[in-house]
Amino acid sequence: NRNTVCVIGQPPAENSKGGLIWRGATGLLYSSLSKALQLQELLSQDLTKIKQNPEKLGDLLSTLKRHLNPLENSLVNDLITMQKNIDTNNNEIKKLNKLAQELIRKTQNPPDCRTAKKLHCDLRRTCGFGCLFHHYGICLFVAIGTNRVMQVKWGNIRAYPGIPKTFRNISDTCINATGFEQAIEWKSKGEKNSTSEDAEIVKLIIQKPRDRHTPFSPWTVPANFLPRIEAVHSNPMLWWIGQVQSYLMRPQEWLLNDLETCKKEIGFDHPIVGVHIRRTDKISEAAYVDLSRYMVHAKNWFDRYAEKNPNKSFKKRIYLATDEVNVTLEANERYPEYQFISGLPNASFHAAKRREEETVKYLLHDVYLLRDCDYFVGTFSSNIGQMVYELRQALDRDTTFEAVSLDNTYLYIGQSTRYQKAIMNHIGICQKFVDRKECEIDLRVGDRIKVNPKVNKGYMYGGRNMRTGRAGLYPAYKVRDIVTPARYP
Ligand SMILES: Nc1nc2c(ncn2[C@@H]2O[C@H](COP(=O)(O)OP(=O)(O)O)[C@@H](O)[C@H]2O)c(=O)[nH]1
Ligand SMILES: [Mg+2]
Repeated sequence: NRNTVCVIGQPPAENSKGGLIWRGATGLLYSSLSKALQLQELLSQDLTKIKQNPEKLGDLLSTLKRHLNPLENSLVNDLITMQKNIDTNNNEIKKLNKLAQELIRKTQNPPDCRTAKKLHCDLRRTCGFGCLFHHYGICLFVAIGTNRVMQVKWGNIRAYPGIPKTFRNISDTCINATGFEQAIEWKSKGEKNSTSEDAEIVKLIIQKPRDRHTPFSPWTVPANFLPRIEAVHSNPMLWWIGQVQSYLMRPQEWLLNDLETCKKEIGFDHPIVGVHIRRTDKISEAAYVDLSRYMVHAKNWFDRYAEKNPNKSFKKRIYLATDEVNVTLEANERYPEYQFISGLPNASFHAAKRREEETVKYLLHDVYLLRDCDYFVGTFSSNIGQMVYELRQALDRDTTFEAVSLDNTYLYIGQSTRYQKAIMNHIGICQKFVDRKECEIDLRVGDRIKVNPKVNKGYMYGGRNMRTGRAGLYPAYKVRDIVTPARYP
């Protein structure tokens, strides 16, 4: 509620009917600045009160929370509107997505297959579906970068027999994968015994994704696209990953129809928040995240939606995807004010049967329906969560901030190491808590920091300062990602 919060800074003007007028981007800018100041004021005043009345800690914290969330939501709304204004002028992202898909399609569709240069993707490990498709993605980045048709024998992936029926061929003009046996191993220019660019058939062997960092590893951006995409997108690296992954996972016609039918049957409609909760075998790889933590973000999103659409009545719909059936039961019981919908009835049942043909279909229902939600809440420790985030890039807008991960920061298997650069100085402190010690690191403008994706507090990242050698936390707003342009065709 805009009128009742104390206004610091410039208040928006009132029109003759007493309502608020927003003067385009400038008005929004002032209003956001003022909200940021309000947030700061709220925090400092309440913290002072807590200091003076330690016995009222509980009450004061709940007051703080009551004011903080709506104010924050309102600020986020302004920023999203501003961001949209930047791009709606000329649909630049949509145009760039189209150009990117054309570039990829061209590299993968040589006019003469017999003489075309080819890259066989030789994956020598098995893992879950998302994990597999990220490994194949590594090959596609290189194939596009070296202008070679990527070839892969989908039928050989025994763990997921449904794959060949599900996706479109990578190439329409060069389908037969031949010469697997004679293919020499591809080594990039920088490596020892690098492969000649003229070699007709090469293979990229992937045992562990971290074996190899190529000039075309994920997290690079085509140099030709960089100036344009940088101007309209907050994460060009994610954008390019999204383009490549979306190409690799283009559903066949029947699956597209199937998805539409499924949407109708289950009542998939907007507004809708997508939630992905990974349990079962993941428990050994990532920390447990309680349902309530996902729901905080879903609630905030719907609060923002309500603020933007004050006269609209709507259902709070959540598309819930999980590999654990009990999560759905728990959600319905604990959050009756939300309407939870899921893929076809036994999708999570199928999640347990990973070796059956239908499994890929049900999993893709989840992946593509999560992609199409207005907001995504998940965990980036999961390949499936990462994949949804990537595929959302095909939605023709900057979806970077339309998602939240409750554990790791975003990472692509085998991506080149993520570095950030300090844009402000920082003096780190250490704090002792009951069970642990948490240390911040010092930053000097220009320092390079190697990001540790497993440390993510939202407002703080974790990593190692390459100048000092020290590892620890540092404020997210004091750094920028370093972009690596690469010479794609
Ligand atoms: N149907 C369905 N299956 C899932 C879901 N999440 C995980 N799975 C199953 O769990 C597997 C996990 O694959 P993997 O690539 O190893 O992802 P990760 O373990 O989450 O990093 C998938 O291939 C599915 O079989 C989901 O939301 N829906
Ligand atoms: Mg897995």
